[in-house]
Amino acid sequence: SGRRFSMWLVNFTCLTVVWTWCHCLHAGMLFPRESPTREIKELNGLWTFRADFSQNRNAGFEKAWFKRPLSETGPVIDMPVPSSFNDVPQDAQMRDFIGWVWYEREVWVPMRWLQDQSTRIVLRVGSAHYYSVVWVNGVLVTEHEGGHLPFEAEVGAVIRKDAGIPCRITIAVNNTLSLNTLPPGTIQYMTDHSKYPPGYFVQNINFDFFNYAGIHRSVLLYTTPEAYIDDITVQTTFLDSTGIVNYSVAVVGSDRPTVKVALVGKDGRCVATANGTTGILKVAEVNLWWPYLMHDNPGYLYSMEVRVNVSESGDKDSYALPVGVRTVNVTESKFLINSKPFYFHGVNKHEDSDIRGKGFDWPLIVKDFNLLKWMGANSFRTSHYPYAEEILDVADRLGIVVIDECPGVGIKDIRSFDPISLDHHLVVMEELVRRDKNHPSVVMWSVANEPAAEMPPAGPYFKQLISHTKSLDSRPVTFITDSNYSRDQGAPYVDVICVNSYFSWYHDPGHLEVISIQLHSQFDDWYRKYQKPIIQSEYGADAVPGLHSDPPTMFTEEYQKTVLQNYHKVFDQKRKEFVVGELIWNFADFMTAQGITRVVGNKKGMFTRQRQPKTGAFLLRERYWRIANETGVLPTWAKYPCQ
Ligand code: GCB
Repeated sequence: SGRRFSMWLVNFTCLTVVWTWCHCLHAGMLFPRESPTREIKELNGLWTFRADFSQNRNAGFEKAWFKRPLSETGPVIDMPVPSSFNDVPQDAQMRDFIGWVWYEREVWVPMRWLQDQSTRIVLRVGSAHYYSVVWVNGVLVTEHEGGHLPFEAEVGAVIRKDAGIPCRITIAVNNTLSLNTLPPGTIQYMTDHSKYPPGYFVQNINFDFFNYAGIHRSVLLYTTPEAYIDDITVQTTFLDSTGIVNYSVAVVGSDRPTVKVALVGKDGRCVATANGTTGILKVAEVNLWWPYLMHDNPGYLYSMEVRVNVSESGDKDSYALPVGVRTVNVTESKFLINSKPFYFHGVNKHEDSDIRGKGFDWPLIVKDFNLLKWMGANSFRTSHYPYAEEILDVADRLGIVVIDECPGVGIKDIRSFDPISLDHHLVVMEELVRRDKNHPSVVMWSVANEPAAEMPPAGPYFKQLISHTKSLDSRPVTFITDSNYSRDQGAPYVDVICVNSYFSWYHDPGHLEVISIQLHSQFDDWYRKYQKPIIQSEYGADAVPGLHSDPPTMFTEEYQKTVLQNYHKVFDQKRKEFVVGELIWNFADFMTAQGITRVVGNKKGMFTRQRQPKTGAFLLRERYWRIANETGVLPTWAKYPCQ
């Protein structure tokens, strides 16, 4: 396997071998929640860390760093988990490091867990970017390709072999991107030795955010009984005032489990019960799940309590899943939630902040939701990768609507449409749907952002990708396009047309006066061709905070504001027809690769990276609250802030 890993950096075709070996998507990926039968031990904090600076980046595998404490293999440093590693060390080489980095942590596993042989012990990584290999006490337990999505391994047997000593968890993470990864990238070796030292290489990418890497989300151990609830799927609808929850429960470890399901309201009262691995819960006088600013009581969640009894072994397992009852439908010109037209007035985001990069961070997450509420935003897109599950949980509770995007960003090279890429893309959508299918906030899947959709192979690629996603779940599916409406090969397969455009920025820079005509043409062209609802999924302009001008010139706050105003005039006409949403690019400034078009990152945020509002934030706030007010469903508790 040493060869396989060294080849990672040189030749990427070997990846297929790894996938077929490690993917087993029939298993569920329930978010770990404590219950009377399940315990959780978080492994966040300081881990031991070492980057492999060897020429082929393969010393760690050649010398089997996983076999002994990392500190015995060479110099190590402290690294917080969760966090990107890039900005933490005071070291330029680490910020742009490409290759394998090694994390290690020792942990005492509770004696009880070990003694009770029937306790399943699972090691779970919330996400690590990009490719991960995991050992426990030197034994390989799993590998996973792709950042932004969780993976786990059952580790009880391995730990029990060495009970009595702390167990050593080693995770090697490689951030190298290839033509077949998502997102794709290429490694370019610079061979002109008059310009570059021997062996010099760079990572090229086609996406506009910093390729932060490391262990980005929580690592934890959790337990279940031997016979356990492996997965739960709910699909909801309603008929008049009766809510209907179709559920199915997958139990592993027993052929004839007794499954009992109860739906409990916020007041603690049980509103429906059912028995069996599949069934229907009917809720009289249902409280539907409504979006923020569309109802007095948005984000209503029931708790679906699943109990499993296994008579053979006496095992019991229980898990409580938050459930929102709502429907999503798309017509020729409307996006309907609970049969009512829904207009997305929201944002595109990033997981991005100072020092921690893409590392999970509660203060940032809660602050961002508070800013969204302040702005009157009712929705966001997880541009350009799946966000932490905890974020979707909060969105569920607040009624913030989510377009859930996979990491299919920067698919620009024709070779990234080959079967190896497509296979991986299908698996990523399976992983994403498996993880997020039960979130009421998620109303649509986005399979890609701005791919080269005019290339001939894009047609069959998106046809298969979208139909596969539809076979997994009933939600509408889209991808975000910046292609010409008449040449886009993927658009025939989407449910909603999502278009990005940057008139008077990337096109006709400085010419604010062309926005109106170009945006009208954009909408009319797309609608004439497809008769599908349209979302303006990105628009905006960079503004360096504190730069001002009159008349507005590029990079000032006034220019950004005027771009928005000119777009808004057209949105206000078209939302009476078939435009069903507007998502600003971007909620906040964020880090990118260094380049001559980026001033310490992308400055199209309404907020700075530190979450200070620019002029545009106040403009959007006024607008979003006005739109909510106009649709006549502004809740009684909401005070319209911009009279
Ligand atoms: C886009 C991309 C987004 C970029 C943005 C920009 O179209 O989807 O990732 O950051 O434009 O500012 O260039």
